[in-house]
Amino acid sequence: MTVPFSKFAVVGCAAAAAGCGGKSGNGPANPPESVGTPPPVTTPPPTPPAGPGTFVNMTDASGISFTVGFLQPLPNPELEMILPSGAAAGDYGYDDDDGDIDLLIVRGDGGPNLLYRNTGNLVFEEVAAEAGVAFTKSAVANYRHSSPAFADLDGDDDLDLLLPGLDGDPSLVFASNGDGTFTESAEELGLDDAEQGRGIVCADFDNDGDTDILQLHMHADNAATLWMNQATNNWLSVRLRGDAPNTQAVGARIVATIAGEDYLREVTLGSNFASHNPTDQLFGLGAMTQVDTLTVEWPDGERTVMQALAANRELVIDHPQR
Ligand SMILES: [Ca+2]
Ligand SMILES: [Ca+2]
Ligand SMILES: [Ca+2]
Ligand SMILES: [Ca+2]
Repeated sequence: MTVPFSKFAVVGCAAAAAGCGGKSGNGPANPPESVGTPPPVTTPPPTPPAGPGTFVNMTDASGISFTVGFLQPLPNPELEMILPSGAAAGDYGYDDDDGDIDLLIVRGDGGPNLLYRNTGNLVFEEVAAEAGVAFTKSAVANYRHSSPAFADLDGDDDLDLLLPGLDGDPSLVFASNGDGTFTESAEELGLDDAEQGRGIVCADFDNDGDTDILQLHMHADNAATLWMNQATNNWLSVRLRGDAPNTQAVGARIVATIAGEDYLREVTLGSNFASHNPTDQLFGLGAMTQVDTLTVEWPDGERTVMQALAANRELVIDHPQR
């Protein structure tokens, strides 16, 4: 189901360059296509060694392995390893939001986007075609996008996906249908940009409860576009104040329960390619007027639980020991 979207509006460009915020003028969209599926993981992943500062390579065991031989071959197989153009992490939901952080990887010209659904226990399943995001509008190449970001663009609390285009190909916006699938909606949202996208910041710049977008470009005459969201949804903004030195509570998980559904936001830094979103977390509530329960899981294991929070305000929550 496609939800009714509010239009975005361009309010700022570094220069009035042709094509800034305009229609793409590109060729017709290509339908989603199937991508290769990695072999099922039949052995349990290894147990990481104990102790801080130690790592173990989980790539193959996790199912996130997409280099040569996984997708259709390229003339120069080495290209497939150097073309990935960014990844986005977020709990996009699958039937329902399951509390596991999923991954979207764009691969430049190396093949379709990859959506890795986190099945738990560090095992991922590639589901881009089923979810509707193995998709391109490119008229000049296969898949030309960069700097993907998860953000709730239409204020219904489900995370949507924004993929800026490269080399004149239009941006893609995958609006969540709330059931683990997406509908490409760039034109409906007014976000059918056709710039040389590099870097995205998704933030509520004017503090009116909707997510605006700063998109950076690799163009000397048009360095950035600021897209202001015209949505009218209810919302709740949450700012965490952690113990020093982690005063922004990086690593905290915030779960908002709204009408029986759980929505997860994880506080991160460096969320997007060459840029990042603020640590404040914005929950779009659609027409709902309250968050029934808000649960904060702090990085040190402490929990804060709040009930019956009225919409349309910014909450500042301190760590229990602060
Ligand atoms: Ca998930
Ligand atoms: Ca959404
Ligand atoms: Ca806003
Ligand atoms: Ca707005």
